[in-house]
Amino acid sequence: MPRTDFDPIAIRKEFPALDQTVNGKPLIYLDSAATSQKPRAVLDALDAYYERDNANVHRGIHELSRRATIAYEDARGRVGSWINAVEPSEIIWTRGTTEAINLVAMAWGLDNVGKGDEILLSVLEHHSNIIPWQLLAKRTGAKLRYIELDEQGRLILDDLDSLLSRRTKIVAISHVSNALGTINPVKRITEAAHAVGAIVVVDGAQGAVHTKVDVQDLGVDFYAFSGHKMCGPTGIGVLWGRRALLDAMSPYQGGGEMIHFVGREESTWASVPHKFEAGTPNIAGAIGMGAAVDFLSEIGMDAIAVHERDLMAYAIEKVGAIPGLTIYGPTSLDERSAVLSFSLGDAHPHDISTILDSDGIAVRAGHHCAQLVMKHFGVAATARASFYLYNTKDDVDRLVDGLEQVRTIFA
Ligand code: C6P
Repeated sequence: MPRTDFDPIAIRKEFPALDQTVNGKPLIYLDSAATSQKPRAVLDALDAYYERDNANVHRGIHELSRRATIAYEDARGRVGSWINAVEPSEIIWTRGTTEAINLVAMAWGLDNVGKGDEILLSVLEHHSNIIPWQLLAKRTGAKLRYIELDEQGRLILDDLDSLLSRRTKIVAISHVSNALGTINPVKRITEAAHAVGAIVVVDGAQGAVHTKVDVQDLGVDFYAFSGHKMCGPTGIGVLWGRRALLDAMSPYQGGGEMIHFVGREESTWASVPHKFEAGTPNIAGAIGMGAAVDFLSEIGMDAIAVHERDLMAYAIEKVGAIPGLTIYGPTSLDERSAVLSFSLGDAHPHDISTILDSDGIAVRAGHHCAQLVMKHFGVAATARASFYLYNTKDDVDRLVDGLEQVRTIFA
């Protein structure tokens, strides 16, 4: 059950790492798109596993192994329900979004994509949703095509029909851009992709974090996301896939626990999801991700979305009013998530970040692993402030003060 009121100040107190000073100033953490902070509930779940239940999963008959296996599989079920998967077996634990996309590219792609086939991406993508497809294209002779961006960093979908054809095998698209915050119309793209028989792979690294995701409603075929961006641990993520597709796919990696029977020359595979989880998995990570889902559900994804929208409206107004500052990305709050990418006059984004850091403010500077986006805007890098449930309007005010200081230095 979601909590009845949304109180970011109280929520913030549940994140131990936010309660510290950096360079003599109270920490203002505005880098959650890179990785979020972790609430006490998640840290406790990790401790509980290591302190009481630590054992390998699906391998032992003893009590600790039983407990660890139950907690690990229970987390799978909770994460599955959270995104409205049809069944827990559709949840494959991975190291994160990157590994999840690579899994689809290799396990589905190598079996289903051939010379002359096409893979449709967008210029908005994170490198994790470009490079795996480039590798696949190189190995199969397939061709990559791109949906272009408009001046606000939104996908230009007017010519989507001409980009898609019976040759298109895969459409791989982000739910939300990490570099600009653009929210993509995934449902619309999916309908068009399915009409030509292509599968749709969604990079949800910045999507599931901020909005309620219902994979059945979205209608996509694969949805990938990372635990560490949604209050969970690093090194754990999810590939959700339609059961029929997962069943038909070859394994991604070989090793322990992904087999049914091993012979000298040939082996047979365990059923989904274990077919894709070779070797000892990140047990603590999965349990921590389950705890993160519980935490976010208790607060309520809708309440988080309302809070972030309010915060973004305030940030765009205040930060956008700084002379010489350019904000990149969609102007409409309906089309953007909790990411504010910007430049300030001639100040290099790395200098902006360094000056803000001296004030205890953490932002990211660079190309954000989205070099095609940077090229589109004709910049090498931007500074990026990204917000989450624990940020407040006071944080925005501190950011504005810090940026005024940057302006003074570079004036
Ligand atoms: N973006 C950022 O600062 P991993 O590293 O596998 O958890 O997630 C990769 C990834 C994929 N897609 C998108 C849209 C992402 O934002 C990220 C991670 C971080 O923006 C680190 S580069």
